[in-house]
Amino acid sequence: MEFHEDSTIIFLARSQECLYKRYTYRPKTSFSYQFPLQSVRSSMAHHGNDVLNRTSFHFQPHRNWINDPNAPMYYKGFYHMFYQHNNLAPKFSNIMIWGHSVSQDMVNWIQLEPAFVPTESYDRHSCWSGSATILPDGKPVILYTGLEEHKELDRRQVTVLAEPKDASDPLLREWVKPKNNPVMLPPHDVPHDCFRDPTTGWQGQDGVWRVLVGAKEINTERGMAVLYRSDDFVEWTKYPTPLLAKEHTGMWECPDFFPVAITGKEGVENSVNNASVKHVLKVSFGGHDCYVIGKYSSENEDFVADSEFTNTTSDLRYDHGTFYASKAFFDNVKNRRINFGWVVETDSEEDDFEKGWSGLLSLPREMWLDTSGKRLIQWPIEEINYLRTKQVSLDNTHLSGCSNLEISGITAAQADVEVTFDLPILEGNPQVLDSDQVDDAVLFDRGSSAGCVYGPFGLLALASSDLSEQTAIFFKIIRRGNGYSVIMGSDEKKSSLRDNTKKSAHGTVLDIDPRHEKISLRCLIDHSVIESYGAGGRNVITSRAYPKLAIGEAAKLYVFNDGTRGVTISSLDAWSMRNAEVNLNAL
Ligand code: DQQ
Repeated sequence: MEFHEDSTIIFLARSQECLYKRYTYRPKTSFSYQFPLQSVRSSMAHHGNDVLNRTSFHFQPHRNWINDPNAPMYYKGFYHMFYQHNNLAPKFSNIMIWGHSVSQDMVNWIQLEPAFVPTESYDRHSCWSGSATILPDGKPVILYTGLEEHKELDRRQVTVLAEPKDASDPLLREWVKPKNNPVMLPPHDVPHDCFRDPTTGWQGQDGVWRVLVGAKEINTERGMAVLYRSDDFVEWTKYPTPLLAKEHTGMWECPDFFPVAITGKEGVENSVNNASVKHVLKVSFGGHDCYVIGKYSSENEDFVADSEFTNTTSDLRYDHGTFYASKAFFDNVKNRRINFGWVVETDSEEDDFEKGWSGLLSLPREMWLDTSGKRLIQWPIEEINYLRTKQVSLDNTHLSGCSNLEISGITAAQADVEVTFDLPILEGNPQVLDSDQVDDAVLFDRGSSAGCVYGPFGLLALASSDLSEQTAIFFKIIRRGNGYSVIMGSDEKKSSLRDNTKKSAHGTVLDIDPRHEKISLRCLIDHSVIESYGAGGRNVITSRAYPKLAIGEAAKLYVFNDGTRGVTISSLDAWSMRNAEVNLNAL
C-alpha cells in the first residue's frame, strides 16, 4: 500500500474522533477541567472509587491486561508502542499477544489491531517480549520470543523474526513472519524455558549485527546476556561467551544494551561506539530493572562494566518502586533516548476484574548519563508538560517541625508537582548512624526517625482530608560517618483503607550531599500511580495506591514535615494535569 496522508488521517479520524488533526498535536491553551471526562472514564465501572483508580495520562490499553512494553520505535511520523497484552481478560494468560498503539507525542495514543498473535507452531503458545531494529535502509524489523508447540520441550522459547507487510504504511498495521523462522533456538547450556527477550540490534565496527538474548545457565542461578551475531539479520550464530553473566541473579529478562554520551543529554543511536560514549546494560531480575555502565568493544567482543550486579539494594536500579521489564529506544526526531517500564497492579485480581483492566506503562522517560558518569538521569519527556494546566506556586515558605501544609487549588488526584527543600546549615549532630549497618526496612521506613537530623519531610499525595489515607514521598537526612546521607522513600502503608491491596515501603539512598545541594522532588500523581523523581531524576520511585476516600476531587495534596526541625520550601509549583487521550478507541 502506498502511504497517503489522507487515508491515514481518515483511519485516525475514525479511530479517535479526529484527535490528530493533520498530524499536528497542539497542546490546548485554555482547558477547563472536567471530572470525570470522556469515554473510558464514563464507561468504566464506578465502584465508589472514581472509576476504580483508572489513570488519566499513563499508557494503558483500552481494557484488559498489559505487561512489558515491546519494541518502541519512531517510524514515518509515528511513535509505535507494542506491548504484552491479553486482550480477553485483565490477567496474564497462556496466550499472550502483542498489542499495538501509535502516537505523535508519546502522550496521546491510538490503539491499533494487535501486531502479533500465535499463528505458527513456533509461537503457538504465545508471542512474548522482543525489540525493534531499524535497518540501514530504514525498514524496521522485530525479533520477539515465540513459545513453541514442541513434543518434548513444553513451550520452548525461540526467537522469531518479523517484518512489516507493507513498509510504506506508517502505522505498520500488518506484520509477516518469514519462512526461515525461528531464527534462534535455546543453546545447549540454557534451559528451553529460559531463553527470551531479544534486544534491539547494533552493528559493530565490522558491520556485523549483534543482539542479546536474556537467559540463565542450566542447573545454576547464573543469569546471562547471550550474544548472537549475524551478517544479514536473518541467520544468527551464538557467540561462544555471553556478553555478561553473573552468579546468583537468576534468569535475566528483557535485557537492553545501548550507548550513552559521556557528556550532555543527547541520546545516541544503537550502533554508535567511540571514545565519547559508554554503554549501559540493563537486565530485569529479582523484580527490578538493574543496570551497569561500562565500555564495550566490538573488536574484542567484550563489555567491561564499572560495577557488578549484586542482587541487593546496592545495584543501580532504574526505579526503586514498582517498575519492571523496561525497554528503551533512540528517538531520532529529537535525538534522545527514551525508556518505558511496566507498572504492575498491586491490588487484587478480583479488583482487576472489577476494573476491567490491569497494568500500565510508566511515563516515557528521557535518559542520559549523569556528569559523574556513575548513574543515569531520568526525566519525563517534555511533551508531558503539555498536559499541565492550572498552576499554584509557593516560594520561600518555612515548614516547622511536625506540621502539614495543604496545597489547594489543583486537582490533586491528577497532578504534577515540583518542590525544592532547603535545610538550614547542617551542623554536627550527636546521633551518628552508620546506615550501612542498618536494615533497609528501618532505613527506608517513614515511621522510623532513627538517626534523623531532618525529616521525614516531603509530600503527602492522594491524601484524604482526615489523612487516614495518604502516600508519603519523603526524605530523611541521617548522619553517616563525617557526612550525611539522604534517604528517599515512598511509603504506601497508609495509601488505602482497603485491606486487599499490597502496601510497600520503597526506598533508596539519594545520591546527593545535602550540604551542597538543595533537595528536589518531582511527583507525577495519576489516581493510582505516583512517579517520584528525586534530585532531578537521579533516583526514581514508582508507587501504586488505591485510595477509597482520596479519589477525584476529594483527593488532597500536602507538604509535610514529621521531623522536629523546621525545613524551608524554597519553591513549589503544582499543576493540574489534563487527561491524555490514551487508547480510548475500543477495537
Ligand atoms: N514478560 C514476558 C517475557 C519476559 C517477561 C512475557 C518479563 O518475555 O521475560 O509476557 O516481564
